[in-house]
Amino acid sequence: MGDQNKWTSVSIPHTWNANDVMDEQPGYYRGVGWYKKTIYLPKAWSQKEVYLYFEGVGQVAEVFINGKSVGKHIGSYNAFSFDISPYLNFSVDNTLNELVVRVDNSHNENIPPLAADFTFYGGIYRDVNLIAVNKVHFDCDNYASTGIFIQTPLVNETKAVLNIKGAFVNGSNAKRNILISQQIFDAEGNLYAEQKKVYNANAGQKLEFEQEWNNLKGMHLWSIEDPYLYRVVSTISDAGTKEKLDQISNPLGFRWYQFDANKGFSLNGKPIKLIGASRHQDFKGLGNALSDDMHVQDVLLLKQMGGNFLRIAHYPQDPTILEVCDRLGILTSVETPIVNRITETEEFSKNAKQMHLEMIRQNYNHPSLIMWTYMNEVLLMPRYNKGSEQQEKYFTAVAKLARALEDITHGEDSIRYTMIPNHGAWDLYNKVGLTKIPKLVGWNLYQGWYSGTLEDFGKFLDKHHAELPDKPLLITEYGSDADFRLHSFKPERFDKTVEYTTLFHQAYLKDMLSRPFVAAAMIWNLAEFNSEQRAETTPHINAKGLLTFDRKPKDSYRFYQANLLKTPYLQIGSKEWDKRTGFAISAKNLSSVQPVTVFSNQQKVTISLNGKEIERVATAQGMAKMDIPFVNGVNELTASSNENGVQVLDHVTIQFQLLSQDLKNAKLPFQSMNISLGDKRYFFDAVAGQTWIPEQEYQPGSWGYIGGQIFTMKGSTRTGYGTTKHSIGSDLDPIFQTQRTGIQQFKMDLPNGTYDLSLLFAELLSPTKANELVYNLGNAAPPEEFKERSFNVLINGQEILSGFGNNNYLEPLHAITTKHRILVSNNEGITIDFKALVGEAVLNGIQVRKVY
Ligand code: GCB
Ligand code: CA
Repeated sequence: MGDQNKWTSVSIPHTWNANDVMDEQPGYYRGVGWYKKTIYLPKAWSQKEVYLYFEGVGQVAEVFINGKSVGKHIGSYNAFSFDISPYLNFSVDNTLNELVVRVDNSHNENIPPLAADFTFYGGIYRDVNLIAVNKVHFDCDNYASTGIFIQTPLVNETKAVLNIKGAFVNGSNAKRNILISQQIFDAEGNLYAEQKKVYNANAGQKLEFEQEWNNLKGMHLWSIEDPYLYRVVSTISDAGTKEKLDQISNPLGFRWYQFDANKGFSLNGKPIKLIGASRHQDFKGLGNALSDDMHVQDVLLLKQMGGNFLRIAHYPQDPTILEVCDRLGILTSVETPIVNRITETEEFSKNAKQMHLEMIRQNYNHPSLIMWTYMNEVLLMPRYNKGSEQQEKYFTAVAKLARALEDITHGEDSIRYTMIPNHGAWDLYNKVGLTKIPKLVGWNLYQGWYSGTLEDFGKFLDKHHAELPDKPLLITEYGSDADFRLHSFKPERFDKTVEYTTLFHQAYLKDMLSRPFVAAAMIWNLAEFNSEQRAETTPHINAKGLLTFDRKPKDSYRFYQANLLKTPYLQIGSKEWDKRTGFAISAKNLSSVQPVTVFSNQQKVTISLNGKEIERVATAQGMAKMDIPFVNGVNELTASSNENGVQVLDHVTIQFQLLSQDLKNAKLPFQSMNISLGDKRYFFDAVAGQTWIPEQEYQPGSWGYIGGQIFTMKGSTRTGYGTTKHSIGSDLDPIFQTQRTGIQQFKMDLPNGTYDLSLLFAELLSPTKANELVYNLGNAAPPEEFKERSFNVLINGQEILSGFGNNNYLEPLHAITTKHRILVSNNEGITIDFKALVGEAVLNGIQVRKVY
């Protein structure tokens, strides 16, 4: 069982993929790992049943006690437990027992999920519990559930029906008279209702029980604003001696809800638009091995955004999540992770069904949970050739599995809704029947992101309503990437700027709010998350989060706060961009006008700069947009509103580097400039504390390129400019991913002096067929044609790079920077010549700093 020398000490929760999912090496470790621990058990436990309970292990776990295999569990996202009593030693107090767990996160065609836009971390990444129960106990062998199942088949304003089912085991070797009691305590701790029943249990017998209240009155309802919780305390005691033998507590909330294909969702009879987000379970630097407190924090962040719904996607998560949702009044769905495709084997179906059943039994009692979900975009990556007979059979198999999961759900829980979230391939999902099988249909839509326009979104909603008039509709995903370092004052689709993402959410939210039949708006995603195979501007990260990977708010988060929160709210947008750059309006007017958005739910926002009021602007859709005349140096921005006697205020200090187009302007002596070629965006490098500006064409007296064009990916439905591939060797991806191809000259009419000049290059075309780096939504671009290039670079007539090209430094998809010290005299400025030898010359970025 492994080499003793190779053991390293770790703490649970743990994953072995926390770091390798972020490095430059494609892929991450998917294989076997061993965990070993000595456990010390009191001798008295020899009279008990001892269970090991794992909240989640990725993805196959085999548990050994004292060298003997106790059992095996398949699947990363549900809990499991084993009775380890028969394998334990109890000779003295604190007897040593050795626990070993073999964990394997290898790809396995029979274990869902097979392929997805997230990372399949390996390890014991959730808590592990050692549980000792009396010989007489509630059923601990029911798919790691609590063994108690609570339902409220009927709740209305005045009355509720409550049903509690379960089983207990008499593991002792004698017949026992057992008293089962159910006590319902209200939130203040008062006993609200109670039932008791005596059972005669033979030695070794497992008995089922059921207790029901047909006419509960005066119950305090559970709702989003008032998530009032009761507790069900289930107790087993000896009917004679009254000795308490086992006790379990479960949450209970009284609420009723309904989805309607025309009117959307209602809770306790009140119509409510469900608005919230999905959430993945990982965090910057930690992989998926998070503490409970970090899980709690995420749900709080959703609540503080004003969200009322959490789509626990694409898999069941830490038990803490649903507990917090119960407490905070956040409605939820949870789903079985059959993502993108299936395998048509008995074993795959068996595993999928097992996962589904585990999920239902383990999460049954949460009042916040209102739907069971399974499959996500399961027709995204169908097997076999389009139209082939094999593919038709495959589709039948998918529908059959969906039907089976649907039937399991109804058998387990007749009250909650079921749902399948689909991608936007309308015809396909209807053809295969997946829009008919579940009670609710979810669509994950990205019009105006991966392809199409923002207007296509509303059209899709109307199409569903017209063609599936009886099916309640939920938008289970929508979102766009926001690299929070990227900004644009003229945002474009797929530019990954913060500003485009705000536009995207504005359009989507408006379209959903104006259509009552849309029951839910679930943003993709609450926070950025790891998807190891993604390239993008932030490699390995899906940047659709409203929060960054370490949970810092982006403007899209502020946008929802401004639109959803009821208490007065005001925040200056893009505050984190606190070192900005721009050009003076003219040689005399030494300020630079740039737009700033203030997010607020107040009617009017006043903004002042360095103590002087600039403007008072009315908000629309939670935003007040203003033009700010930034001055060189410190800019103290204050935004405030004062309505109904309540003042809200926000403040930010922005260091502004004011540049002059006239590089010799004595009033603004040149210091430095960072320019991204082939780019239209501003890029904020917070680490270096500087902003890169987009390129411009050369004008005499000023600076810019001469010749060439902006690099675009041929045939891509996504980016307007640049590539989406990662440039190895640099974190400044957006600079390297954009390029001026065919550039002839770059000129800067700088005053005399000594300068440091950096030239940034990357070959954006690759000779090997790029594997599908990017998650395949929208049409992927065909592989580009790689053409050999080499060129000379001359600075002020002196050749500094000769035959620079793919045969030497310009290795495809690698970032390379050359640095040069230049002495400018005789008012010659800096002229960089690019002389193509083979193919076209390129330049991706340029940095100039005056030394003295
Ligand atoms: C989807 C998937 C989700 C992806 C998302 C995206 O449709 O359901 O797993 O992460 O799109 O960002 O492309
Ligand atoms: Ca560039």
